[in-house]
Amino acid sequence: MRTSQLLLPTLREDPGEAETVSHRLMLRAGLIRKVAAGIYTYLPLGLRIIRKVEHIVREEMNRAGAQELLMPIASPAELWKETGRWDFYGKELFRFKDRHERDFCLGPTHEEVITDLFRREVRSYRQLPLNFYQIQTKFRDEIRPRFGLMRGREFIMKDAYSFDKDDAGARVSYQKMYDAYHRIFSRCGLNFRAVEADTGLIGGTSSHEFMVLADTGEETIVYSEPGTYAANVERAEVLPPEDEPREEFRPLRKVSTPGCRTVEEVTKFLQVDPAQLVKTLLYSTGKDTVAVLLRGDHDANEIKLKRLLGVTDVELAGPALVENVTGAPVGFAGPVGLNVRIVADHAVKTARNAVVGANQLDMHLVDVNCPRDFQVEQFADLRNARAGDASPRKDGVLKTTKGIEVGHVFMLGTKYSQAMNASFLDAHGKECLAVMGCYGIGIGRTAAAAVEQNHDDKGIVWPFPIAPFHVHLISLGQSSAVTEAVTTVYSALQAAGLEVLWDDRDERAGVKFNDADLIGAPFQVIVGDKGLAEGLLEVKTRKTGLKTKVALPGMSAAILAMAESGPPT
Ligand code: 9G3
Repeated sequence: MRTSQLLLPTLREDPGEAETVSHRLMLRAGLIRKVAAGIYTYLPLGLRIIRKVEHIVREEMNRAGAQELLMPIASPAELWKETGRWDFYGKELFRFKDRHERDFCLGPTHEEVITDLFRREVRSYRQLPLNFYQIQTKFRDEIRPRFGLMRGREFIMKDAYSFDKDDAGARVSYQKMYDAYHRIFSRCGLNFRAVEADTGLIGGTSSHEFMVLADTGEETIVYSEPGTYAANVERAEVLPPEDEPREEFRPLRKVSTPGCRTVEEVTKFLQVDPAQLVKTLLYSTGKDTVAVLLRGDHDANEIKLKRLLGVTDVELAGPALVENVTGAPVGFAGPVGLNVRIVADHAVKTARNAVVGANQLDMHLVDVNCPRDFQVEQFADLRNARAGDASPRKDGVLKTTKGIEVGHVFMLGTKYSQAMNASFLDAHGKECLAVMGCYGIGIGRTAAAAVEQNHDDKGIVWPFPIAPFHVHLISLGQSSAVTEAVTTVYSALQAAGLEVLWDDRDERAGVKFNDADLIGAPFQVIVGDKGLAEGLLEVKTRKTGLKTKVALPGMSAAILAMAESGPPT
């Protein structure tokens, strides 16, 4: 492809709207343009990347035995009412009416539609297992669409749904998808990790997220070293502390802590370690208020709290509720004499002579001990894991890293088949509910994550398998020698199976070099009068910046060899 025949509007300046590397570089490299908040056009070069990711996904889904179909963007409300999700989701579910005043939504995901298809078309256990997938545009009316393709309102997703006759079968289907996802992200040339994840709102029993590792990632991952445990930090279990406290109980005292509300302020003022403080967080569950005790240096995990309390929502109490429950403003809550249910993180059990709020303005209590001074209804794992914690599998110590979620596999069980009565007849003619799994990959997000992971200060450094072009061919000047050579090179590279973007514009060398670095093809081939005088071309590897001189004959083979020997990581 010649740049003169391509809409490739590169930008020299950083667009103000872009907050993340991938958003900024995808705009600057002329891959995408915003149409409305969270809604983008894929320009020709951007679409090539999307298509490459899709192609890898298709091949691996087909290899894993899934069959492709395509469901509609418009979804009738009736199906969503059957599962209760029409009412469960708020404005994120984009609703509209047709000319007959019938309710629809733009499909944010397709569990309902596929389950409806299954119950209409599948009768017998002999037809199982089944796995259907599609690559389709979804719409979720996010409040804060951000970061370009990373969190758009309209986005391309590969979604797959498996149906099995029993749990054992469902586990096999799940494992097949798990393995397929490993192959997909490996083939995309990405550095990734599968981690245990929470099933969240979708329900179901087991799930893994596939995370592209990048410092700029929004998710925190914990993993054991030297072990094999890996989990989303929200999900990671924390073992109760093993060591018993040795200190003697000291008598409780009340101390003045003027204006000190935060853990940092209080511990600095009292000259104690944050681990010596027990903080009291008040949560309302919708039914009641619960006090949650955590060590000062630990973070609450609301997912774990919800699970413990058996509620779907917890909300940190506002100033009015805090004052009502403790009799003091925010910042001075403590467990001593508190008249609500108290639950505590395991680490609080071994805290000795702790600092807590006194439920009184500008006052704290010191040398507080459980159960002498307050009682706890239940101890549980209620905090986020952090680096240095023991692995819950006892296979080393946890480390943390950042990642971007690009894929998610869920074991669903019968949640949807039950709600929609999606059953089949088993060998004895008995009606049974299908056991389901669902599996998603964000296509655009995978491309964006690839950029977050593979870039430098000059631009994108595409992994070879998903690069929009393999070679950026740059001709310098318009001499007849250059024109002749570049035409030959262009054909030779293409004949070798390489995809070539030929910058045939009448532009300065510097402009062409900058654009090539920005767009990020793995190789650049430079044809100029100087080299040609010696019969040589220059090949630059984008990732390393290394330049080598090669003779025209054999150049394609040289590039292919470099692509094979050094796959970008
Ligand atoms: C909705 C809206 C937003 C949603 C959902 C439904 C997330 C919803 C979870 C999933 C799970 C799986 C199939 C592929 C794999 C992932 N946000 N989820 O169900 F109505 Cl507005 O989408 N779906």
